[in-house]
Amino acid sequence: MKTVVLLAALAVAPLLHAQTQWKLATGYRAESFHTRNVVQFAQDVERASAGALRIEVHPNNALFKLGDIPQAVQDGKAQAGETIMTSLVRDMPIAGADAVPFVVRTYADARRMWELQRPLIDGHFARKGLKALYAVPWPPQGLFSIAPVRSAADFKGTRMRTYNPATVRIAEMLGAAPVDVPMVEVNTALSAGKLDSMITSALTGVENQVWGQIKQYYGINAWFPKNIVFVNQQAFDALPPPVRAAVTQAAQSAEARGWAMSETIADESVGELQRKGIKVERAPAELDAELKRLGERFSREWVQSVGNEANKIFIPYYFQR
Ligand code: PCA
Repeated sequence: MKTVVLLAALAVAPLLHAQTQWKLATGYRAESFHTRNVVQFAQDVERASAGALRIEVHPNNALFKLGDIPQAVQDGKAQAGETIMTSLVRDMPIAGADAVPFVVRTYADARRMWELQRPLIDGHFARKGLKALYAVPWPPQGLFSIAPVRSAADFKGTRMRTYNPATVRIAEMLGAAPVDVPMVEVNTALSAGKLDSMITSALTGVENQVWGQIKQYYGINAWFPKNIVFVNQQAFDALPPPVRAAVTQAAQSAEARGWAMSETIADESVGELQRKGIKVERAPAELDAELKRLGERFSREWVQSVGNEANKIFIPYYFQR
């Protein structure tokens, strides 16, 4: 009996030895659909690689804060990570293409935008020693407010929650004070009376149970920001070729699955806000026109500041349908 056990242990020893463990850090909650998708991705990789690569997912800013994750992965402190692409704009202005208001209005548009954006993102990532695996959009960004708003003037002197440089610029354009609040702390900030409005997805409103304070949701579909999942290139290159193939393939499936999840959750979340007593409406005409003008100004500023790479996306995006 002893011999049998010993022989069995010897047989699996090489496999155990070959096992690689990766840490994947994300700033979003374990229950969020992005995180559930990442966990499924990790399981797919483990299965397809017959256990040769195990990816441990660390949600909720626990390992590194959302904004610090790219640097941590670059430095090899975690092998993989997820962040919101628009948080990368300081080093990579083109990562902000998906937060330019009123350019992408549907999931089909978001898909075209990602196809144009991806080669540029891949190039920037490569220069940092990172490799993009896949990206998945958040549901469209709507406007939440603690009170009805009729025009842009209603935002003057109020406090608007922000989560990236684009939302900060929008708050400024509206004359509101930007208040940076991580997604996982929105409920606390609202309950403490620190916010009057915010632009984010209906889903983020649901996950933060904003109905205690928020009375209005305007479905303005302002943009579709994407989360991006990436790895340290060296960690990837260190994998045996079949394991690398397993990662790439699982990433492709995760992207397809994530986009479908996002679209389903978008509608469900708006319904849930309504059931919880939030008034779901279109933006009033005056506000709508003002927001469109604001979006045009934002786009002009953005294209001017980003330069050539912005044209590489926007020219085909608008002219080669
Ligand atoms: N939720 C995240 C980013 C975009 C979204 O819909 C947030 O509010 O921080």
